[in-house]
Amino acid sequence: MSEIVKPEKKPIIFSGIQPSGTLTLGNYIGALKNFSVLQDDYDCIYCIVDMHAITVRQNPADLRRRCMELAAIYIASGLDPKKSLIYCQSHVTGHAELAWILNCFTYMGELNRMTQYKDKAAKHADNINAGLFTYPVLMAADILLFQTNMVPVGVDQKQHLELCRDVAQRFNGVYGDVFTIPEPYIAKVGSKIMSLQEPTRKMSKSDPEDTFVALLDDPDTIRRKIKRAVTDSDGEIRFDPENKPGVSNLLSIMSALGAGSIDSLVAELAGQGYGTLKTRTADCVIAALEPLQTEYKKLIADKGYLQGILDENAKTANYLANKTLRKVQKKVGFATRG
Ligand code: AQP
Repeated sequence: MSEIVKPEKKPIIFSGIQPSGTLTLGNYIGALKNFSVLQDDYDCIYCIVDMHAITVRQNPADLRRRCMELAAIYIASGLDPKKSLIYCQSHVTGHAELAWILNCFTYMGELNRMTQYKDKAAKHADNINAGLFTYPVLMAADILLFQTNMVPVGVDQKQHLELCRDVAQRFNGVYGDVFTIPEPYIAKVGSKIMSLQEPTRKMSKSDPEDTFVALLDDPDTIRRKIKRAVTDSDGEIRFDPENKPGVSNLLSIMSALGAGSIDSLVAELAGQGYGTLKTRTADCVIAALEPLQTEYKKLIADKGYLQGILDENAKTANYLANKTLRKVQKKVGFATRG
């Protein structure tokens, strides 16, 4: 008699992007670009983290519109909604419910050390709310809810992921193996794309327009922004992030977009001016974004299709999330459900 072979369970990937502004080239290179590559070998869950976005004050109509746009961007970047679960965080109540429980397993001292909190508190001094402080706990809940094995993120999220692992290990230490301990997946090149105007700072979607390339910028705008990118005055094309952050950033962008290794780019461009470096970088960016932009335009015209995907996937995500949540609620001693 032939043995029944069960299909092997694939490891789980979870990641999310905030609909907190126009997505940047940094979001693309550090996160989005890697998402579709992973979807054949992993069970992938890609969330539109609108609950995280309200840690900074948002215009409600803009936030709602951006959630839909992000769904279109996810799919336009190559995610297949039949293979990857794409949904809005606020449609799955388990995120908030688990976050509350994990809040009770996270120390103030740990949250006080988070550099993103310090940066964002400085940026939004008029609204340093508790949500901004406990953001990493919600992020831990997002990840742990799905028994995630790996989290593809930019290097700026590494500290949050380490906290997530610590909290999960602490919880498991008390109640047994409830949570899978997730590993970060951080690309070697491009895990921190820097601002075009202040290349010692991360490129961020909530910064002024001229500091980033937006995923949906047209070719002329991309050329103009990159042409104006801050470099330095010594005129040498060399990779040296500490002393030449602007030039190194452009080299990283090109390399991450598949133009070759940093060393080969430096060799190729040796002796040329920054004008050539910027033209080459703009060419790479325009070529990399063109297919995504074309696909995006088609998708965003069909809101019914996008809404259908979000609704359908939220049902699956709720089902999966509740499996972990019920286990956790039982472990901590919440009242039995009839
Ligand atoms: N500059 C970057 N370089 C590489 N990766 C980046 N990421 C963000 N900026 C860069 C990665 O993109 C994913 C989604 O980020 P997010 O939307 O959750 O929030 P964020 O990290 O706070 O990104 P922003 O653009 O800076 O948003 P705002 O301005 O709203 O705070 C993450 O995997 C992140 O690592």
